[in-house]
Amino acid sequence: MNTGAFPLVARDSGTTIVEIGGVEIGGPELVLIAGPCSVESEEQLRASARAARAAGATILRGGAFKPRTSPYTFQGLGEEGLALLRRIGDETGLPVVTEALEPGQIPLVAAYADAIQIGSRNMQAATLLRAAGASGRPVLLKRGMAATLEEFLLAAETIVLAGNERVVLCERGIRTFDSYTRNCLDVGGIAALKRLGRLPVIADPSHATGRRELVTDAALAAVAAGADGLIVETHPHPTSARSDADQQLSPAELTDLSERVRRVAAAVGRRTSAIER
Ligand SMILES: [Mn+2]
Repeated sequence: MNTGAFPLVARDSGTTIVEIGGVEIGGPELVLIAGPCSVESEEQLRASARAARAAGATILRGGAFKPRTSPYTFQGLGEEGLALLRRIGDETGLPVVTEALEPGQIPLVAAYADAIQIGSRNMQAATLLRAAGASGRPVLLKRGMAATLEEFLLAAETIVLAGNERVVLCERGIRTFDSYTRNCLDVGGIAALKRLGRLPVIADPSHATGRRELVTDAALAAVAAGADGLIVETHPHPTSARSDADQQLSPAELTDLSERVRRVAAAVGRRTSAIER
């Protein structure tokens, strides 16, 4: 690969540590981001956030604008969801990351959230990338489900070129011929992104596997491969979740994930003091 195609994010140009609401991603410490797939209600979000915090997560995730595969499924609470994220994030002391679907939503999302997520379906939406770049907020960029590593890095380059160096890459599984897992976690891709690029890389084992019973094992593989963090879906009652019910972890399962991740992280020389909390 010609890394000269993305000079601003290539490894040659150094190492970037991205700070989200006081939490550093890409430094010596492994970061756990957790929360529900979608914000459904104040009670559901509060229970998710408390479970995340208890398991050692230091950033809260949750969808307010949902890019669903079907237009007939739950589309999210919109601005009401953003306001809940801000309130519960402040209440639990967790900075918040949530997705913006279109350029016009960026100012609204930036007003409520500590970081803006660009989802897999929008990884190559250039106007959205540039708007996120101009937002002044850190950006969590998810890999497109059929994007090559080079296309992924070029999308990140687009954000940095728009004036925002604070980009975190997220490997969330790619589409392959197998349909047993929702996607295929590209573990080799995580290691490659760390070598090719200067940006922090995290993994999303929830969307990569789509199956609750596989999420923790996939998380362990990602950490062993050099991921700087994990973003994991958790819900107080996963089976009744309004989106991604098959892959969200219960609070107890999230705690188990965190404990097992801590041991693998130690084995590969990563600090997890936040996760040990
Ligand atoms: Mn989800």
